[in-house]
Formats: sequence, structure tokens, C-alpha cells
Amino acid sequence: MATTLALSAAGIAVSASAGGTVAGTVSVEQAAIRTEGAKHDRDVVLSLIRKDGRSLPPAAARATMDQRGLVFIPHVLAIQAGTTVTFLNNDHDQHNVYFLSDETGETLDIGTWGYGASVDHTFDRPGTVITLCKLHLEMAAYIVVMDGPYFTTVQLDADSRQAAFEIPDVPPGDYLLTAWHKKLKQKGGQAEVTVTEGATTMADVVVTKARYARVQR
Ligand SMILES: [Cu+2]
Repeated sequence: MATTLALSAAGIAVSASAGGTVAGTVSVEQAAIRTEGAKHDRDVVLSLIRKDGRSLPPAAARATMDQRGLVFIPHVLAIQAGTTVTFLNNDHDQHNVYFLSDETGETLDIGTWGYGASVDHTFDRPGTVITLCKLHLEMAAYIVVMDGPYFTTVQLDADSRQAAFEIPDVPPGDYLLTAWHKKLKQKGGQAEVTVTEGATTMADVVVTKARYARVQR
């Protein structure tokens, strides 16, 4: 019907970033996935890295890492480099926050504070930052810092060890698709994907114990 077509065309016009989408499934070859509890390993971060060297939009969003019930929430936080994260204490206990760079081993203690207080920290460099509390050794979170804004975090299903993912609004071009999971820290093995305006590129990613991602199309 003409009405339907007009509505759908208007919807496309409103979407300023447009671009294309990369979607598929990610699966992790691991004996078991823990989907419950403070130290679950259900999160996978899928990200696209531009291959053409064109400039990336600056980080626009802010993010929050909560400390509640002696747990960092969320357990895995993916952000773009340049993003400021607010570290909030929602417990009637003092909490500390210190960072351990997974790549360099460098540490940074940003302090200790009490209920209702927060401290901001801006993450400038891509990489994995393990976030810890010196007062509660069981507390841990992972901040996954990406160079660009083209990423998504998905939760694996406990039985299938799979999750569907979708990264929308990606400018057309060639990218490297990578996956990050805390147990299977995938550092290389990127797969090439081409993003086309208005289209969805399908890519199924398998994260293996050999620490690389395979893409099957
Ligand atoms: Cu603590």
C-alpha cells in the first residue's frame, strides 16, 4: 500500500547515520558458560575496526559502573576510547577502584569512597582494563575500550553457548570484525567484513580456545 511505503521511506530519512548493519551469531567453544552470579562469563563484545583509516566519530556517550551489593555492575562494560565512566558507590561500605591494564600490566588507583559518592575516569586508550577493589578482593569487572563506536555486547545462552548480535548504523567500508570474551581473550584473528549502505552483512563468529575468531559466511 502507498501509505505503508511512504511511512517506511520517512523512517529511513529520519535515521541520520543510516549506513549498513553487520549481524550474525557468535558462539564460544568452551565447556560451560556461567550465566548467573557476580563472576559470570556470558558477555561477548563484538566490534568492527575500520580498515580504511578514515577518522572515527568522537565518543559521545558517558557510562556508569555501579558498585552495589559488593559487585561491579555491569561485569563487562564496552566503551569507545575517550568515554568518561562514572564509578558510583551504592553500598554502605567503602569501595576502592583500581585498574589493571591487561595489555601492559600497568595499574592505576583512582581512590576509595563511600556511599552515594562517585569518581569519574576517562579511558583514552583502547584495550582491556580489569577493574578491581582493594577492599573486596572478590570484586572484578572488565572495561573493554574500543577505538571506534561500532560494537555491541551480547549475552551467551547457557545451553547453546551462542548469542545473536547486530551492529547497526555502520558507515559503508571494509572492517575487521573481532570478538572479546573474558575467558578466551581474543587478541588476533580478525575477520574481514564489508559493510554496504542499507544492507545487512551476515557474519557468524566462533571464538575458540585457540584464541582466535573464525568467521563463517
Ligand atoms: Cu569494594
